[in-house]
Amino acid sequence: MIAHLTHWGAFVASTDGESLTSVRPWPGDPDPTPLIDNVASAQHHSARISQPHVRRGWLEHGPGTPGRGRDTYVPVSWETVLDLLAEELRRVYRDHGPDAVYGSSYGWASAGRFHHAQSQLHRFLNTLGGYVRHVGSYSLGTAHTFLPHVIGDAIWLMDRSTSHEVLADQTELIVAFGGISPKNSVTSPGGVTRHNTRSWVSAARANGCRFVSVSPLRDDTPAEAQAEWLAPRPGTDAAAQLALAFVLDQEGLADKEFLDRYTVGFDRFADYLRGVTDGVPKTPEWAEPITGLPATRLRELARQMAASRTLVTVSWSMQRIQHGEQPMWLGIVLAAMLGQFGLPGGGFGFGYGSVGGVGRPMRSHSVPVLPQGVNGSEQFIPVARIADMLLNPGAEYDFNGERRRYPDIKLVYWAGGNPFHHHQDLARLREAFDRTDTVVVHDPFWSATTRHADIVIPSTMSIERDDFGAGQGDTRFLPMPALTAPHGSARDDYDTFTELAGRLDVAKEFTEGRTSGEWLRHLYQEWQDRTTELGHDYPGFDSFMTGDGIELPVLDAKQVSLADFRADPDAHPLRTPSGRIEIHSETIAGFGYQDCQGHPMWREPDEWLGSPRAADFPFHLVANQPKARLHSQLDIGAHSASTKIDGREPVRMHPADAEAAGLTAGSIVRLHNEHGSCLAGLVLSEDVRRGVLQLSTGAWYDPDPRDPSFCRGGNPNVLTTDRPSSQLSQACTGQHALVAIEAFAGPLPPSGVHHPPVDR
Ligand SMILES: Nc1nc2c(c(=O)[nH]1)N[C@H]1C(S)=C(S)[C@@H](COP(=O)(O)OP(=O)(O)OC[C@H]3O[C@@H](n4cnc5c(=O)[nH]c(N)nc54)[C@H](O)[C@@H]3O)O[C@H]1N2
Ligand SMILES: Nc1nc2c(c(=O)[nH]1)N[C@H]1C(S)=C(S)[C@@H](COP(=O)(O)OP(=O)(O)OC[C@H]3O[C@@H](n4cnc5c(=O)[nH]c(N)nc54)[C@H](O)[C@@H]3O)O[C@H]1N2
Ligand SMILES: [Mo]
Repeated sequence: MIAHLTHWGAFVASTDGESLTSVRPWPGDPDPTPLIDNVASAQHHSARISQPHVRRGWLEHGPGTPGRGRDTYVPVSWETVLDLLAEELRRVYRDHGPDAVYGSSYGWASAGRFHHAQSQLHRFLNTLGGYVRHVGSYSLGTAHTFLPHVIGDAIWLMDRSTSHEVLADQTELIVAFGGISPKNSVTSPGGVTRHNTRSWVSAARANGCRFVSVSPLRDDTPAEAQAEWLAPRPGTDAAAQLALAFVLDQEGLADKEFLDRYTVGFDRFADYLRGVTDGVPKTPEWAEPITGLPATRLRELARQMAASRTLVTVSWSMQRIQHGEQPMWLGIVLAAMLGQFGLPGGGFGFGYGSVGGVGRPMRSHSVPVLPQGVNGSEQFIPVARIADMLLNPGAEYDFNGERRRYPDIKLVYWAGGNPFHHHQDLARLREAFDRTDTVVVHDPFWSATTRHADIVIPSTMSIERDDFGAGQGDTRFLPMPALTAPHGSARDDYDTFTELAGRLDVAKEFTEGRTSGEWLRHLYQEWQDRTTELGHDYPGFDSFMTGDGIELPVLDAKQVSLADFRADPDAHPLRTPSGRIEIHSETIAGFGYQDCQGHPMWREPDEWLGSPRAADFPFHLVANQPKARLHSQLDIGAHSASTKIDGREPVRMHPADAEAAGLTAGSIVRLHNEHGSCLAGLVLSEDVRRGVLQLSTGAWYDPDPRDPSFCRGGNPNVLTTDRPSSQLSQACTGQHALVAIEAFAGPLPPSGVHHPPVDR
């Protein structure tokens, strides 16, 4: 039995050299996840890519030939594809330079530090002169840009989250906007070895902590929490938070000393809260018709929050919407008014439950990574502006106080990500992809993005190569020796880049003379030298690779967020312009944006049930992360496939809504709006708020051959809008869309994504 690490957990497997013959949870995992069952069943699926391919139109007519997503593919040899690709890279770098290459390659790829596909690609493109990069992420795009203005960098803040142990011990009330999701915390970038969400939540509950889960879905917080479920209309949390703040202010429950010493700008905000600036006091009675939450309950909750050791926590989903700054900002303001920042178990949390790492104490040292080199291009875009960039080269846009211009991209290069999974309004993304000369994709699978590529490079899966890895915030550093041979002629991304680098005369720069095996040994050795200096005694590389991993020490198991800031805000200022929590931000106010102003406020989004569009599209779709897989990864795997209805992604709906619409459980339905439509299998559940539909992301985009805006498999991104969170953040808002739903009458169309798009 050999251990292996995935983003969603570690497992041990038996193997016959070609396939995994059995997969079991890693013995150290107290609460393993069925997601590990997706791996073995996907490895040799017909949707795996077994050799390089080139899109027919591109092969026959050259770069710039449209037809991506509609053409078939021609299988070619490795020699042929590497020669073609090297020649095309030479042409583009020679004629257009690195500012014409979009190589940012957003995506999660696989666990394992050395073979991390995006790092490999970045290192390779840097040897050629560089590439247009992205800033931010789909996960945290709004937070990355916005939080530094008001409290500090998002990752910095989350690394310092109060530990689960302290919450379980000290917290009396957890008010969780967006819940503390047991389905999301099974994953973390790089992996989670010991799943602990249900256990720390149970411990807190046993200790008397009460949970209030504010969310359209009851199961966004584990059953163990026995949470009170408050289900606002999606997208209206800011109004509920304002009402809570109003009561704290009105009833003298706000901690004035804390506000004076640790924050700036409360007075400006208070004028808005009290209605001085706009004549509208943000009372619970004001919030009730917006949110659908009873005013009496909001008033009482505010009092309970003031009377308890209270954690206000906000999930990442809350900022993946239009005006996503506001609920994060108001979560911080509420916690500041309660005055419990830096106290054990109190204050503000961001992302508890969103990934498994939040709330794990910081490790005392990091794990090895591949150096990426230096990027010769200064160009970047906020990550979710990809379609805008490809459709509008040279156009101007706002971002975080700057007026920027989109570059003119000739070549798009992806390894380890799936934009036709992660981006919004996929029919528009297809148009955007058709504007470039060349699209290159490395992937183990015929993913939706591979099916929009010109040059298709088959990659190994992580089980097919030697590596090592540790998840963000996880304390187990595991060896990941190869479990099987590669599928077909698939190659490690590193080996593909090595071959290309040879053809482009940068072999020495890219490889530094090392094979992948030699890199692993080298990176480990460097790490061991560094940690030895710090006084640790870890095994040598060979014993590490045959052992069961290293337990990494943490700095402080009883970590408390911003305790140092509370102790001495002058000695430990926040990394904000004022060094304090900014309830009013002069910086943001100075940008002069309409859609994100100097202090938090309630702003009506375009996608919400209060919009006039709800007359035509009466359901609020929550397009959240999938429970049965990570994003689009291994959607064909056994566990993910077992959740489908007639091969379509499940959509959840309240039984009373279904009855009113004449829809029956287990039937195939069609969701639609102005952008597109998709099929899904109907699941009825009282865990869903009335007026809400939940269709998770990640079903493989399976466009109807005549209509790319119709997805036969149930990908919600044919329905979402490619609208930024704000001029400030320009982030992804894929979480929400207004839709209509109806029974699907026609014969079920076949799936188009389970077989290679190759001429037969
Ligand atoms: N509507 C809506 N859309 C969303 C979201 C939402 O909330 N709502 N959430 C967004 C978020 S937060 C995220 S992070 C994104 C996720 O978007 P992505 O990270 O792009 O999604 P993945 O499915 O993880 O894509 C990873 C790809 O890498 C491939 N891969 C795995 N290992 C390797 C490897 O070793 N080498 C190579 N070359 N390829 C490999 C996989 O097969 C897969 O195709 O989606 C976003 N999209
Ligand atoms: N199993 C699994 N786990 C994952 C992932 C995965 O693909 N699969 N992806 C990982 C990644 S990349 C990321 S970024 C994180 C994302 O972590 P999150 O962004 O926190 O995850 P989501 O599932 O998108 O959203 C969490 C919940 O927020 C609720 N919600 C949506 N809109 C609203 C609203 O307006 N108000 C309130 N109060 N609640 C709302 C939804 O009911 C949803 O279930 O998850 C990670 N974890
Ligand atoms: Mo994400």
